Amino acid sequence: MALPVRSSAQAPSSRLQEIIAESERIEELSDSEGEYEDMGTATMEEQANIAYLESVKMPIRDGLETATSRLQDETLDVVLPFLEGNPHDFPLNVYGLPKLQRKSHIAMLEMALGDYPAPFAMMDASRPWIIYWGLQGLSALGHDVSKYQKQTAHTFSLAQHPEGGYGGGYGQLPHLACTYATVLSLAMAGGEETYESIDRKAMWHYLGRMKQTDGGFTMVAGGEEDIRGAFCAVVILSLLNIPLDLPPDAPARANGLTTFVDNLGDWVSKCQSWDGGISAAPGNEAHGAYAFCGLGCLSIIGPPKETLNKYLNVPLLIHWLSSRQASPEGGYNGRTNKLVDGCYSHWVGGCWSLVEAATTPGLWNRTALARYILSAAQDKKGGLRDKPGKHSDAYHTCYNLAGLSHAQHKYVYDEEVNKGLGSGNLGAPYHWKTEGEFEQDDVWGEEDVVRGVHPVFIIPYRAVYECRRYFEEKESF
Ligand code: FPP
Ligand code: K
Ligand code: ZN
Repeated sequence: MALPVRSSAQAPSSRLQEIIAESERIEELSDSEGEYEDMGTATMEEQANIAYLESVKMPIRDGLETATSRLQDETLDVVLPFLEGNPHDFPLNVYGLPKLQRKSHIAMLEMALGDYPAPFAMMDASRPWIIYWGLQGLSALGHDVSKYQKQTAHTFSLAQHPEGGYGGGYGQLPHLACTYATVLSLAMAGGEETYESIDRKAMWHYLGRMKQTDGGFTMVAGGEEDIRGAFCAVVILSLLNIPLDLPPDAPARANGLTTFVDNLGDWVSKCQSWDGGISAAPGNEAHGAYAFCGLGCLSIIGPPKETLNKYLNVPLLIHWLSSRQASPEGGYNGRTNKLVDGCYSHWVGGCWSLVEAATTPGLWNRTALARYILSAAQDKKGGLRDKPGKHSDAYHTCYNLAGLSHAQHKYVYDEEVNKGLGSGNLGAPYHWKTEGEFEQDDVWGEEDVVRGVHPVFIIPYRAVYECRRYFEEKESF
């Protein structure tokens, strides 16, 4: 139970020192009385939370003070009060942690799906993302999104480019990120009319133009080739059950490629960096968001147990992913020496669901993540956020909730699931299921549990399976 000894040169923030002093006081109390009976004015919840903070490892530090170390100290100053107490005065669950504020998060996301004032015109290219984050966030909260079905189909029918793919809105050039968010949103909206609004043949040609000879995909014609492209492309190909053969007009055909998956696994493999993480493109710095894209791509081109082990150094990846979990904050950062941020609850937290399917469960600290999300990432005004002091937004709401779902549910890859589905192209991701809730206590109560999400597509299972089934049953384009 003893805390690591540190010299004054290694002193953490004053807030942390207070916490350490407090936890040493508790330790003395518990040594003398065997119980946390006499804690002065501390409530039961505070006692439990302080005991938790005392039990986690304190950050590893060296004596060098830099802009980075100062920012990290400032971050602890803003986060720790939320782990220790309840500055927003949220109602608490049985474990003394803020309950999931379902109602206010739903209200916030419904606002995000509504109209915007004129200055938001600059967000126009992100429209498909906003719709995706809103619909997925609401679904995770158990909210019925069927009332958005017609609107969603209509909005995207205008954003579809005549030569395939989707832009941010009418008249915009197609972009692979917009197209990805569109296809996920349309799958969530569901229904024959919605599915039929997608010009799959034009999409086939569009994706053919993005495919590169080295195996990857560009995000946009003549634009950057990165791992988002590799992931987005296979998500679309798989969900819409588009043929794996490259269209005759695909430029990569001139260099001998014949299918969308040619050289793809090897290209993703080259994105694994020296430290075990995954980067946007070969040679770049590893980042959690790109790690999820890489793992998602590999989990679509085959069963994760096969593809992750074939194309990645998995032990090194696990080391890198583990190093992303901040302590004592409990949430994740996106890259080495950077700050905890609620959106990485998914980008990194979600990597675990895929990695554990390829290796073994139990590799990460789920409860510490859930603790960060419930205690520090919920905004008083509704929605979830990067960290205390930041405003909530649909992006952080969606991905904090997805992260909570990765912490709470056991995601299992099992070929026996949906045997009748996914027998054709890129069919691996149709064999996932959620096998009960993760067995643990001390952090979330029953009312704090979010819905399971499909761990590769990050939309509800039903949306994934119905969409793929619809396009498997179609004879041709
Ligand atoms: C760094 O931002 C963030 C990135 C370099 C990548 C972000 C990409 C995504 C979140 C999603 C990509 C996925 C798809 C499917 C398109 P930063 O420097 O502001 O943040 P940091 O300090 O936390 O690294
Ligand atoms: K960030
Ligand atoms: Zn973020």
